[in-house]
Amino acid sequence: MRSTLKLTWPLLALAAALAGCSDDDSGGNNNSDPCAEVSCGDHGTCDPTDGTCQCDNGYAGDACDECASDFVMVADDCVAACTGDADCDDGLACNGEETCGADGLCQVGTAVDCLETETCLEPDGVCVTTVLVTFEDLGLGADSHWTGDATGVHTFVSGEATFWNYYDDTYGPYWEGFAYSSTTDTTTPGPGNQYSAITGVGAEGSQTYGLGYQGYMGTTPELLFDTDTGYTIAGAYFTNTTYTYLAMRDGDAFSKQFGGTDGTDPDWYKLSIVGVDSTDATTGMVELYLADYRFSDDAEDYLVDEWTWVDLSSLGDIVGLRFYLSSTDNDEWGMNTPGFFAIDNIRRIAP
Ligand SMILES: [Ca+2]
Ligand SMILES: [Ca+2]
Ligand SMILES: [Ca+2]
Repeated sequence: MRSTLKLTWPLLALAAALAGCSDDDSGGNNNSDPCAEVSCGDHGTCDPTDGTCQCDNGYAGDACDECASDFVMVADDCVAACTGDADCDDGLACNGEETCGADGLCQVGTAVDCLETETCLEPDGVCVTTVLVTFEDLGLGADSHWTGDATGVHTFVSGEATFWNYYDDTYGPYWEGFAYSSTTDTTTPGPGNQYSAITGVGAEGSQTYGLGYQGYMGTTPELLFDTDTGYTIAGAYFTNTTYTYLAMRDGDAFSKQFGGTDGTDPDWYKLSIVGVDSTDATTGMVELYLADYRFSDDAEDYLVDEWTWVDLSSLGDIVGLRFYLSSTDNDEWGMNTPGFFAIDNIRRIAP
């Protein structure tokens, strides 16, 4: 209570003083300020000598709410009207040629329409792509596969990329990391058919494709491009392998049927693609759901069964890629979904 009293008395005194002042000078203030009743909006200031609005450049009218001549209204702002197409050119070619309309407003151009696998390159606006990796140069015959030679870590090279492979035949052939294949079996379930893409063919009708496998030895599927400083990858094609596809669709001894018995479980199987730059730092990540049952409308749930182009340009200038697989189907030993994917036709953004 004491603190309230202390505050109250000075406030009352101030209010009384203000009231007295207002009584004495009422009317005098209004008459002496010609701007008191004037509003010049957001684009002008009132001149105190005569109460007129001085408008900002491009604005006009008593309240500065109109555009001056040679200016046009764009989203509540007055901008200089264009007089020719050159006034509208934003300097970028890929978004098309901007034009000056009869109303003095710039019209957006028609963007360059590149193929899905191509990227529009400034400053010329040309659609570019350079295929770096096809796996065809590995010389694999029809309906065959290569998963490693002797126990240990190996690499193989296709085009401008070096792929890591781990192989161990101590207890029969076992591999991780990357392999390559031309096998075509799209119907046989189980690990005996772990070398086939569900498409039965390489991307864009080719024979040979790459296989990635995140196995229990912990070898991350990884590849390194033939560049020291890095370049921008446009993207690559990915799809499921037959083994993984059928395991998710139908379930098997090791992994669950995606969606569960009634088809409503929100299961997913995801490939995460990470870019690595010349300092071995991660530049970003792009994700591809190779299976996604999270849709509330189960008719939208899907398993990828075609070669799917994935744009990787957002990873920036990179020297390599790392691949990680994850799933909703796990137990204490790790992921139950067979951790395979297929890859083909890696493209670089280059003229
Ligand atoms: Ca343009
Ligand atoms: Ca190929
Ligand atoms: Ca669903």
